[in-house]
Amino acid sequence: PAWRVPDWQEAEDFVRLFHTEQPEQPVPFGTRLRQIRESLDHTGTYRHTHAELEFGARVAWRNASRCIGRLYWKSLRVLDRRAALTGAEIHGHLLDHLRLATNEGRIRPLISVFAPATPHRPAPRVWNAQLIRYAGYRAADGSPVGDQAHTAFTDVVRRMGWQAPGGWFDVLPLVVQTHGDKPQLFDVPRDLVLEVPIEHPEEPRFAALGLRWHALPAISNMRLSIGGIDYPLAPFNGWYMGTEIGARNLVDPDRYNLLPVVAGLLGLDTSRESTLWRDRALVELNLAVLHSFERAGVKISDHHTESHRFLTHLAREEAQGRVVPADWSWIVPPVSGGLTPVYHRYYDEADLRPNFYLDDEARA
Ligand code: HEM
Ligand code: NRG
Repeated sequence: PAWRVPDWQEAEDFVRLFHTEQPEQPVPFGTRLRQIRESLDHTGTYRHTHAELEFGARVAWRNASRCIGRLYWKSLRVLDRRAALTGAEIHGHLLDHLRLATNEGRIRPLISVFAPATPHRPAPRVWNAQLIRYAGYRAADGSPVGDQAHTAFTDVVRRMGWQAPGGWFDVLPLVVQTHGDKPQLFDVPRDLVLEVPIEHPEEPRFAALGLRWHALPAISNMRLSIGGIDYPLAPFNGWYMGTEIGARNLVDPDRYNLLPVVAGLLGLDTSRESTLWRDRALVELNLAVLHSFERAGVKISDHHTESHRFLTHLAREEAQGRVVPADWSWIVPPVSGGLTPVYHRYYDEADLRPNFYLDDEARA
């Protein structure tokens, strides 16, 4: 988005929240408010302290109403990357993010916060929706190859010079855009992309499908909004919930569309819907994803466990006197919804700040 003057009310609300929840601050609330007011009047913006940035990022996660994984919001690690301005510097920090977050499979929730939008300089961006994504293509005969959600982005980076391997799981390059420069392409080194080959615990032929997924979900197209300041580049990650891969990425008709393939392998009767071949294939695929990540020593969780954690989070937050904004349609897992306790209730739908927002500028 174009730069907008930070809203004084939002700045004040944020700093009050910070001082209410973390009262032991070296600079008292009133003094800090006057500093911010003065900075806004003179420069049109203000700078968060490191403590404010860390708190703001954690609370943005706490307020992410679509996220079931919020129990651990206080342990989010926050890397302050506001000083990085060139494409090469930013690229280096993005690779460090991958390395630190992946942690050889013991995934750590992490956010890297890059420079905010200011009146003097637009913020850096990356065009990728996530740091790790697979390319999507159409074969010569029109049949789909790879992740069909990313065919448009794949075309964009090809036109920028990316040499596409044309495979099913090609990691897309990063496109970094900094002020005054044209967008720069960077490859993601193979050794920073931990991946898990998918196999089934009881069906040895499953592995021959050649399915795999990356260990790290790292969203890079959401704007972090704290106290009226926008951080358009603030990639964050936790770990995967198995259904994201086993019920959506590998299954949606406009992604990998693999249910017919899995059903074929399992010898299911696909002649009628009422054989429930889709449901049976779906459960086996989700089992295979969880089994494979666990065997590979890569952190993942199942939807039953995450649902219980989320209710623990709700109870804890309510005990602190806070509302937990939640969006039922995102919180309820895409398999066995009614088996999970998150299904059987309603939620507060408040839009609280700090938060993460999706702008429509990312390409994939
Ligand atoms: C969405 C799980 C960590 C922020 C989601 C979704 C799941 C999930 C299942 C729904 C995704 C979908 O349906 O596509 C988890 C788990 C985590 C975790 C298991 C493990 C720690 C985090 C962290 C942040 C975060 C660290 C930010 C600091 C969000 C946001 C969304 C989301 C903003 C909404 C994304 C959108 O609108 O597309 N999370 N999450 N999550 N999560 Fe989390
Ligand atoms: N469904 C997406 C990722 C969305 C966010 N999920 C997380 N976030 N687990 C996918 O790639 O399948 N996180 O920060 O851990």
